Amino acid sequence: MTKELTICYYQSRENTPYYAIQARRRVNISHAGKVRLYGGKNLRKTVLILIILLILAALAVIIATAILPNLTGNGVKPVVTIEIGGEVPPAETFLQKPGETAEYETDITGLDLSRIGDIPLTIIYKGDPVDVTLRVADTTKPEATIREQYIIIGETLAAEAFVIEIIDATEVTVTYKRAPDFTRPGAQNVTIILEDQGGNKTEKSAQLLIYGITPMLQAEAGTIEIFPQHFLIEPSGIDLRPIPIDVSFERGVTQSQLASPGEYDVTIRANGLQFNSVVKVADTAPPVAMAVDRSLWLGKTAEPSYFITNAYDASEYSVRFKTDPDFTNPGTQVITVILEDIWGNAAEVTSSLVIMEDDLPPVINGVVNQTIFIGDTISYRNGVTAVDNVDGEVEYTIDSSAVNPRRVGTYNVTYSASDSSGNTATRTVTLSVVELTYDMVYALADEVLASIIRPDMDPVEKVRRIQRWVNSSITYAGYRDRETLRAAYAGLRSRHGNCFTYYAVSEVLLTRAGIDNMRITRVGGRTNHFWNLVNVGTGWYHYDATPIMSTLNLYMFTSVDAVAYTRRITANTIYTNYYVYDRSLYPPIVGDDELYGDESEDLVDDDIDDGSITYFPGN
Ligand SMILES: [Ca+2]
Ligand SMILES: [Ca+2]
Ligand SMILES: [Ca+2]
Repeated sequence: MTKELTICYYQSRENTPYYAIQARRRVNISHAGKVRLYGGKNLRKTVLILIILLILAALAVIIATAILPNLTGNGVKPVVTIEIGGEVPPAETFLQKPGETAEYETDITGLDLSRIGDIPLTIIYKGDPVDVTLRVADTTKPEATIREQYIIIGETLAAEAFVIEIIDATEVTVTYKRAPDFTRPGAQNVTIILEDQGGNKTEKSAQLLIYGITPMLQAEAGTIEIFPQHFLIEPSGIDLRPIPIDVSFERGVTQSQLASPGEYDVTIRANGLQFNSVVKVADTAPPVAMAVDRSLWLGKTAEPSYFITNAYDASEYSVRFKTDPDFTNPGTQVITVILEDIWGNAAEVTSSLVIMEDDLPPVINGVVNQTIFIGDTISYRNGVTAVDNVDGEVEYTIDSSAVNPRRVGTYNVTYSASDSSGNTATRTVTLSVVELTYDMVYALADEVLASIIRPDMDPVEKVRRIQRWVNSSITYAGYRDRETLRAAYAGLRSRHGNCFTYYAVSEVLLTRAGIDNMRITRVGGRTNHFWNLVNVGTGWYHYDATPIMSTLNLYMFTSVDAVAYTRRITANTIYTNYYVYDRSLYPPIVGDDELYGDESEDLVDDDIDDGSITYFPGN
């Protein structure tokens, strides 16, 4: 028997020594009647059953301990679970029955309840210390605020980026449930998983919006500017301003490139990534222009551009009539102008044209009835113009065939002017030719004399006053007439003239004042000069009313004075022979004796016509 048992022991000890020992003990117990039971094969079977029974027993103990702890033992719950971050519960929490009291033996101040784990505590219950466990657990799911995310294609994003604020007592990990497809532009739903230290999970939905970059951007020629944002392909349904992508040109397009059709490479930087794209500039827009309604006089024509304004196109363009206007047809017509750019884009601009007939003749201005003296030059055109409402200033004709300027009478003069439309205007005025008589001139002269002299005056005073009046009243100006009566009349009427006028007016006034006088004329000078000789009964003296710079008494001066003045002015100025004259034509003048004695030699010889030589005795 013993030998068998020993064998049993040794056979079993290798794998299950414990159960083998137990088996031996039991064998010993039942040694009296059932020894045979443990022989060989039967022994092993029995041990196996025992083992199973023991396992079942152990499991029962474990289950009892886990599920029914509170129902067993001493009325104390061995474990109490609280949420992390909470407070230590009252010691009674560990008791089975309500109404009983307990207290902590462990010092619970300063316990860290912010970490998951078991905290061993001791309570006093019914006077005895009992060890219990306070279990700190995280059973609350994490919470978080989720936001959308915008990226450019090629970027990636961690799941954390979608989470703004996590609320949980423990640390939370954020992961994608499934990684987004970052290579696909557009909108994607992503699921974010939040997991706390207690293993509690929360799933959140978020939107991932992936912008793309267009490989080619079309631009109309003449576009002022293209911005890098234009190259972004926005995720469907998204139109955000400002765009949540940091985008700029690394290489853009110039304005001149935008003006001329073609393809231009650009490089765009978006969120730090570089993208190549192309701007394709095309002119697809027709020219634009504003219509201008016009009116034209019949017979006038105009270019197509006359009917438009503010025309524009990015490219060169032409302008033409859709149908040529009929400029010969009075009334209103529709004008259609076609503007076409070099790319074939065309636009039509419609305006109107009114063709007006001109039925107004020119207006002839400045024609007046005239009176002239026989021999006067007739000025038909002085101050006369013809102006037409359409043609502006036009030519005019004068029919003066009826006029005989050498015969006293009144004649018709007709002016005619026509415009380009054939409207003609005529105006007829009269030209009176009259004879200038001494009476007419003397009437003017007497009027002057009445205001400057009295009949009872000394003749010398009369001469002096006449000279002073002519000298100061007549303004020096050009005058061509060499006829004394006409020059005097003109001088008295107009108060201006040249030295012939001064002479002639003086002659008429002196004559009417009863002073003997005659004309005297320069010879040998570069210019002509005329002055007077006067005789008040004391011999002939020079008299000159033409203004000169001299201290002479110009109303009566002698030949000696005349020679002295001539010498002086010849030396200092361009004048030569100022008072040189043909002595043979005039009576002796006061001073001649002193100059010439009884010489009979004529001052004027063959050389005098030269004008450059001054002839004076002893010179
Ligand atoms: Ca939690
Ligand atoms: Ca165009
Ligand atoms: Ca007209």
